[in-house]
Amino acid sequence: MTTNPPATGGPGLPQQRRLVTEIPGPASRELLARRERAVARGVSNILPVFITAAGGGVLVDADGNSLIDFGSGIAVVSVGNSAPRVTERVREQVARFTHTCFMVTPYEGYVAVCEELARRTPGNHEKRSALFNSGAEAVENAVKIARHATRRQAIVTFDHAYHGRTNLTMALTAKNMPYKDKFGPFAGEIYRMPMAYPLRWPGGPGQCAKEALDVVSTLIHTQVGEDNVAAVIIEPIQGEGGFVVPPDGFLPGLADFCRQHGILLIADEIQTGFCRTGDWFACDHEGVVPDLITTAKGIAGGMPLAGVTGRAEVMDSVHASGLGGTYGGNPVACAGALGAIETMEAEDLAGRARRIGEIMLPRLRKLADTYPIIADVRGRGAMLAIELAQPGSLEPDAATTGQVAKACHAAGLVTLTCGTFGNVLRFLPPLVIGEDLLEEGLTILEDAFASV
Ligand code: PLZ
Repeated sequence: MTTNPPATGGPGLPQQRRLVTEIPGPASRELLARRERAVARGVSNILPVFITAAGGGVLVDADGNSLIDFGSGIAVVSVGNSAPRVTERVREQVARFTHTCFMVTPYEGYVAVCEELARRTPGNHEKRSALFNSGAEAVENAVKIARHATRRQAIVTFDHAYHGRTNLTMALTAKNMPYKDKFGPFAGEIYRMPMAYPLRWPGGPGQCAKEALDVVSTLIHTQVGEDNVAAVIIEPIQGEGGFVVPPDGFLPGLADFCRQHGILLIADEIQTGFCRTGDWFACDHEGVVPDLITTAKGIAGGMPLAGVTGRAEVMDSVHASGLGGTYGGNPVACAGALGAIETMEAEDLAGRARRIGEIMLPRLRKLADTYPIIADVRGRGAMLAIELAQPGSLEPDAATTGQVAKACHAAGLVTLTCGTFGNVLRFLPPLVIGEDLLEEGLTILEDAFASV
């Protein structure tokens, strides 16, 4: 049925776009029909090509098409798919043992990942970490720890926030469709604040940082009470909500406010972390040191792993056995993380992310000069986006956004959308992508705009 799929992926795959059928092709369509009979409808696909191998900057599908990857599996395979140091360590670990449960009998890999987290995350204070399986689970645990440490209950979150799909994290997430609709009731003691969103701030981008800080501190004072707040949780650059980059000064101001009132600042760096934005963590950009930080996605090169890292006294306020889970910090996932972190260091992937930004931003800005429907070009490093709105207004244009994405897909470029209004095209290439592929992907995007 398939056209001899490559036996292995990784960076050795031909780094080229190559379309041999329409997208999706007949082999993928056949699999899709099977999928529809077996897989729940609630779990959807953005681009239904079935992948048989991937590596570097390409995804190869069941029909033998090779697509350019501007999604990295939603900011996960920053080191590239099947990165050699990841596969090597995973293979070695899987041959030794696959699971003991760290809570039963420990192993070194878990400790080594926590040591790396202490070393790489912002701040030189004494830190502790706990490992979990998914981003949502890390966020859940950060909230548990913050409440336990402060003996307070309220959690402050923001408009456009995304923190996951479990019950507590749905409550933290802002957007109703598709994440929350009819899935309530949601967890309590969650308070939502306006986000410092420069493009859409009523007083304009110049006033955004100061005014947003004023509004947030006033609302917390009047509606919640500072000393009821356990933690403020924020993505330093918002992901699913639209790659919203808060203006300089907002995050440091928020950190100051939290410190003044004994409120813990939780940075959700699940999407922004591990070199994606050109620093190890997005908080590094303005020297913000959160009390707790959640990580996942890029941490382990595609293996499911997540972490909560925080001040030792906060983390260790939790009684023995108060945190855990059967699979958290699984040895194979930890091996993957050690391989991924080693790759980021050895290949200077933070530098690669900055270089990707330097290549992409000028071309995206030029595109915005040509097409007035592009209201904003934003992001940092290899976490970039363009927001589409009706020219002359900020009326979100989700329809055109979807058409551009579809045109990219048809031409063999995997790209994603996001945003509260569904009107943001986002670009998250693997940090190891070759510059030729990056340029070719941008050309496809330009052609897509010309065609819609
Ligand atoms: N926090 C900042 O970006 C996951 C979700 C895709 P999990 N984002 C991709 C989808 O539609 O489900 C994410 C995130 C931030 C938390 C999470 C949740 O991480 O590993 O998906 O649970």
